[in-house]
Amino acid sequence: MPANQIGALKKMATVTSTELTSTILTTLDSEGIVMLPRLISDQQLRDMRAAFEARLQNLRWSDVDGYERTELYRHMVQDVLTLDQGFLDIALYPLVKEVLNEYLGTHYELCEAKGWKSLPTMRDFHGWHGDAWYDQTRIHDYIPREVKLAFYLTDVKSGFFQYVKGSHRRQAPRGVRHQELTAVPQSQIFEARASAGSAFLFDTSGIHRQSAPILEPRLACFYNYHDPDVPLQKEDVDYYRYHPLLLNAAYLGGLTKEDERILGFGNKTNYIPNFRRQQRHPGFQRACEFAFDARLRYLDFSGRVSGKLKKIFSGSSDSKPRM
Ligand SMILES: O=C(O)CCC(=O)C(=O)O
Ligand SMILES: [Fe+2]
Repeated sequence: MPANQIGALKKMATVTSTELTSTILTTLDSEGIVMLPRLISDQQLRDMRAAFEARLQNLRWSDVDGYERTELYRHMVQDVLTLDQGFLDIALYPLVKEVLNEYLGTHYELCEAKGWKSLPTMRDFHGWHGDAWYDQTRIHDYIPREVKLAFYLTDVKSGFFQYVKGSHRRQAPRGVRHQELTAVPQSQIFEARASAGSAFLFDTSGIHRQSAPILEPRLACFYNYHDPDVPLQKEDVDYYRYHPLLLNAAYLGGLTKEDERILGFGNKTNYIPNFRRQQRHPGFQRACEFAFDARLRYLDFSGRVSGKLKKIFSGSSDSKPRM
């Protein structure tokens, strides 16, 4: 974490909550990114990490939940709000809400809450970008605001998040080529090298990436807050990316009306009934289903045969003379 932000966080320990909110807001406004003070206890962090790692044990398959895989270097964990109370608590942390209320206005919702394990690689597989999310064919004259809350579940020394300070709200979000940034001095690049449990907020229109190389697996989650009434870009509608949040009833005690609004209770704006995602590997999936069906048939058949054999053997033991 940059030294100036560590200093600011230390000072925060002694200021009131209003001062803290306004310091964070000022930095978010001017730099587009800001570290937050610690939001959760060590025990909560352990619980969150254990729940997250449980999802990383295997690919989602049949009745076994797990991670999703659509690319080489990341194992995606969807809908983290269902995993542990801590994931919901940070989404609705009072300081986070206060900052977002000022930065986004009071019509925003949490529109996505997911995380992933980034796998070690030397490749810069993601690249510099601003997050494209809204329909740029319909919105040209302003940049709708979107903020992400990032949360590290592991210590991050490599493959950390990088952000070009002050690059937010300048251009409609898009991919950015390396050559476009050659004039940017190193001092203008924020690097989130930070320990497990660290959190930061960033305006997603600013230029950012996960840095390369990634030398050890990184577990992190990213929460996406924006106005749900802003029309979404076509590819995200087709993918049903910003589906209404999936929640776990066990964690929803004590919500305020504002919390319910942020979680999108009762809002069907981006809900798509009977959604079916386009298959990316239909032939491969059919082959897997065929092989699995064959396995179930084999298990069913061998189960029936062994049941019959057991009956025969237990029948023959009945005929043994009783002692
Ligand atoms: O994985 C990272 O550090 C970058 C994530 C990112 O670009 C995003 O969440 O918008
Ligand atoms: Fe991004």
